[in-house]
Parts: sequence; C-alpha cells; structure tokens
Amino acid sequence: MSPVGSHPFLCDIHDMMILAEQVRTGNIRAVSRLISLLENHPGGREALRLLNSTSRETRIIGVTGYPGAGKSTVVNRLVSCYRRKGLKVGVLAVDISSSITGGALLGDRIRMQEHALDHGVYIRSMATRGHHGGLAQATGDAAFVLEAAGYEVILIETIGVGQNEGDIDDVARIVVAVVAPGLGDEVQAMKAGLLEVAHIVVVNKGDLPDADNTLRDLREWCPNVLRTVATTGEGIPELAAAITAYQQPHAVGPVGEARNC
Ligand SMILES: Nc1nc2c(ncn2[C@@H]2O[C@H](COP(=O)(O)OP(=O)(O)OP(=O)(O)O)[C@@H](O)[C@H]2O)c(=O)[nH]1
Ligand SMILES: [Mg+2]
Repeated sequence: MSPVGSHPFLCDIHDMMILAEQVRTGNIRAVSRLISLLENHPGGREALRLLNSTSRETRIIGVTGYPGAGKSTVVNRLVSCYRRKGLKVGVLAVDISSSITGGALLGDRIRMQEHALDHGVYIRSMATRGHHGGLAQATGDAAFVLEAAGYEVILIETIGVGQNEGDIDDVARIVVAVVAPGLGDEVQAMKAGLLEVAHIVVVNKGDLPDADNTLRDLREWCPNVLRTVATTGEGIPELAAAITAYQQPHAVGPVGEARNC
C-alpha cells in the first residue's frame, strides 16, 4: 500500500484532516473528492478514521433488480419523496459491469436530472471495476462519507442478476428488488437469488398488461410485493411507507435479520 502522500489528490495528513473537516460540514466538493480518493487509492481509507462519524439514523436503502426494470426511475421518485420530507438524500449508482449496463449511467443522469440543482441531493455513479466484493467496500466507504456529511437517506442503485446481490446486502440496511412484468425463462431462473436478498419486492411498470401475472407469480414466493408505475409515481408513497415500516424497530425485528421473502 503506497502512502496517501503520493496520491495526486492529497499531499499530506494535514490536507486530509482539512478534507475530513470539510466533509463533516457537508461541503459537496469535499465529499466528491474524498470518494474519488477512496475509489482510486487504497490508502485513502485512512481518511475514513478522520471523519469521526458518530452513528446516525441514516437510512441506507439498496435498490437492486434486472437491467431496465426501472430502478433509476424508482430511485428518482423516492428522492422526490424524501426531499418533500426535508431529508438530505445521497444516491450512489453502482456500475458492477459496464458490459451489462451499457449506457445506463448516462440514463441515470438523465432520469435524475430534475434533482441536479437541489443542494439537498448528491448523486454519484461508481464503477467497481470488476473486483470481487468491490461493491461492498467502495460503496460502503462512500455511504460512510455521505453519512458523515449529514445525508439522512442514502439510496444505492445496483444491478442484481443473481450473483451480485450479496454485496448490496452487506452495505444496505434494507434492500428493495425491482422487477418488471413479463419475466422470461432466463430471468425466472435468477428469481430465487434476487428474492433471497430482498426485504421488499417491487413490480414496476405496473401499467404493462402482464403486471397482474407477475404480481401473482411473485406473491407465491414473497408476501411483501408492491406494484409501482415509476414513470407516473403511482405506488411510490406506498413503497416509501413500506420502507419506513421495515425500519421501525418493533415492526419485524432488527433490520437485516428478518426477510419477507
Ligand atoms: N411503462 C413504464 N416504463 C417505465 C416505468 N418505469 C421506468 N420505465 C422506463 O423503463 C426504462 C428503463 O428505466 P430505468 O429507470 O433506466 O431502468 P433501470 O433499471 O435503472 O435500468 P439500468 O440502470 O439500465 O439497469 C426507461 O425508458 C423508463 O422510462 C414504468 O413504471 N412504466
Ligand atoms: Mg439505472
């Protein structure tokens, strides 16, 4: 591990302490700079200790699901919902494999553009560069930075196709799986893996004709299935309420223990 001092972003421990202090005051540029440092330099993790983050009631919500199911559109709606409650929201859009996502990150930016001028919203795309477990570490570190900077809700979007969900489970305290109607045979085979990690399953694109069948099918696997039409916002307040209910300590026991599926 090379010393942080060799990193072009930072010169020495003094710089790092200043950066940590700026993060604690919620300075967005400092947040971005520290996350870049963490992504690019293993020694950057030292900076996390300087953040002195006391545990807050930050909600870390994972949103996973098949490519194109509507994760970004759902996340965008949830951001609006939490902003209406006056909460500061961070979004981490994780790109596990660029070969799967293609132009997804550009799409994410467009779908979340309405929040671009809102200082209470921080949106960042993260690439894990194919490292096994990279999602857990890089995203967990970034979530920790956002928490220290005073973000009260952190939404993590990631593609789950039956292999990578375990990662998001390590970081997020609650996982929402987004699926779209008309699951083909191939996707059916992945269903068990995705549902295993989900606390709440969302059948998005509820406006499509096949939605009822998909809802019926999934309810055989999982009792906690909601229907949304993210493009119009239908079902999003119910989803937000389900997330909140899941986080009540008395509702289902400690988050992360009980699964609805
Ligand atoms: N009909 C319909 N289309 C939707 C709905 N929600 C999202 N879409 C559309 O589905 C497409 C994909 O939406 P995204 O939100 O980018 O999906 P995603 O899961 O984030 O996609 P990736 O990040 O590429 O995996 C877009 O064209 C959306 O407008 C919905 O409720 N109904
Ligand atoms: Mg997306």
